[in-house]
Amino acid sequence: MAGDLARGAQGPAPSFGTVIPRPLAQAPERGAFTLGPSARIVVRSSSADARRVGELLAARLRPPTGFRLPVVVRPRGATHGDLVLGLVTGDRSLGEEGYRLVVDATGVVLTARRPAGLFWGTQTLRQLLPPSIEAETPQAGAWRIPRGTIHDRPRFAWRGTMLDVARHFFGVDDVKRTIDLMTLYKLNRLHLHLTDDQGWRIAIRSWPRLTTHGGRTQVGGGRGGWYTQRQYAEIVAYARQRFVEVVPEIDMPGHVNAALSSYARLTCNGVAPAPYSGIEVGFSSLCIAKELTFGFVDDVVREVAALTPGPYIHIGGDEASSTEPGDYRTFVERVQRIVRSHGKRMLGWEEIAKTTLRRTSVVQHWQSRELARRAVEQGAKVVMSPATKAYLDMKYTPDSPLGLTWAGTTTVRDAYAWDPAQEVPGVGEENVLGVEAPLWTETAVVRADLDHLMFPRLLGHAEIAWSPAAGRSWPSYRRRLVAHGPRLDALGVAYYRSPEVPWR
Ligand code: TNX
Repeated sequence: MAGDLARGAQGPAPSFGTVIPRPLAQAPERGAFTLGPSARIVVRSSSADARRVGELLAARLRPPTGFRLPVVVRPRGATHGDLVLGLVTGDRSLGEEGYRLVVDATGVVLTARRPAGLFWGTQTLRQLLPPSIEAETPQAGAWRIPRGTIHDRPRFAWRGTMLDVARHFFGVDDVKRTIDLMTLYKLNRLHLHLTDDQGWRIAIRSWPRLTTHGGRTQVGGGRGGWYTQRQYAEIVAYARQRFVEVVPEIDMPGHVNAALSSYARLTCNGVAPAPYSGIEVGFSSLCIAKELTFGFVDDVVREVAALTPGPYIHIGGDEASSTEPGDYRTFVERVQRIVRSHGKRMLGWEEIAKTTLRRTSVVQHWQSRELARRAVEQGAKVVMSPATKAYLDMKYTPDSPLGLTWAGTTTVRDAYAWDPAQEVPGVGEENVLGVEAPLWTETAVVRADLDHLMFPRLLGHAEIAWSPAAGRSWPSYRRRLVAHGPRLDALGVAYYRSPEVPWR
């Protein structure tokens, strides 16, 4: 009885059935393995990345358990009571990011072909432990892990979210926290919307006023802020250690008021506009007739590319309604060459499909099915961010305290009940790189605002991106979501307790 009461407060006990995203295949068994004080994390590989996964797991488990949990690199030997991580190159069915998790009476064995797979496997392991495993201080716990086998790998390679740090600035710690939370749900792309009319958030050494002037404002007129190149590199490294690729966006040729305000010579008439702190879009444009514009773009892309290990530079390209259509085409096609000259691939919002694209460029769909199809006709791949489902800044209901409504309202169910390969007729599974849920921050000012808009909707997009479409259902998902309430609470996430979900 007391146990039932405790469980009532905590929500349903973690089980194979509560993991989000839902694994590809699972065979639960009766009973559990209990992690004890003398457990070790045994890494059966000489890979430094595999060892790092072991260290990250230890760092998560030590504070709440109070166990020592040494990370030891041992190719062989007994492992009774331990958590074992191993790389097996043979099992092709695991893909690049998959893993196999076996929990029996003697311990836990996690195997993968790549360190990334091990890392995602440790996130599943985390979700099989009680929510108090997320605490930063010692907890009374029986650290039980349910027994059985999970065989898992993602449906899509691109599983992302986007944070708009331009409309309201969010510092390095908020971005790292976002990375921590997204990886718990196996998301692996963090798109940073670094520039917009209201602020320029990454230092560019060859154009310093972009931040010293253009970074000092935001929506509503607050202080704004920006990342030094060192801070940005710190974010990229933190993400990379967690198998997350940062995708930097420099939004052009529209959404550039902060840049124009910083450098009068970038404007066609030579007059710098005032800083902007409203939320209108579509009023600013780079001056396509000036050769200086392309020198500017080359400088910015070169500096950002040098800080970016990932293959993509996002060039924006959206809502350029103050750029004449012919100029838009000239601009995007030239920028595509500039991006390539710095060894990167161009990614842009779907409007770039109006221009001639290379097959290696990628288009992010948000509104126009027609443009998504035009991208595919040109051989480009598509990232799916349909605003009516995937925009984390849409209100949940008309009376939500935060968010916009231009694309409608998006309930937790709406954010779950869609399929990236069914979204645009003519853009099928083979053309879709994956899913990204953007969080625009016109109405999000502080961390709790990000939490409210992102959670729990982001979990739905994570499952859509990872789990096979067959076998996904709202009733099952909703039930599993209940178990994540206490976990998000333990992580200090101010999620929206939607009445659609029977939270405990
Ligand atoms: C449209 S989606 C925009 C952003 C806004 C957002 C607000 C896109 C490519 N552009 O500039 O922040 O709507 O929901």
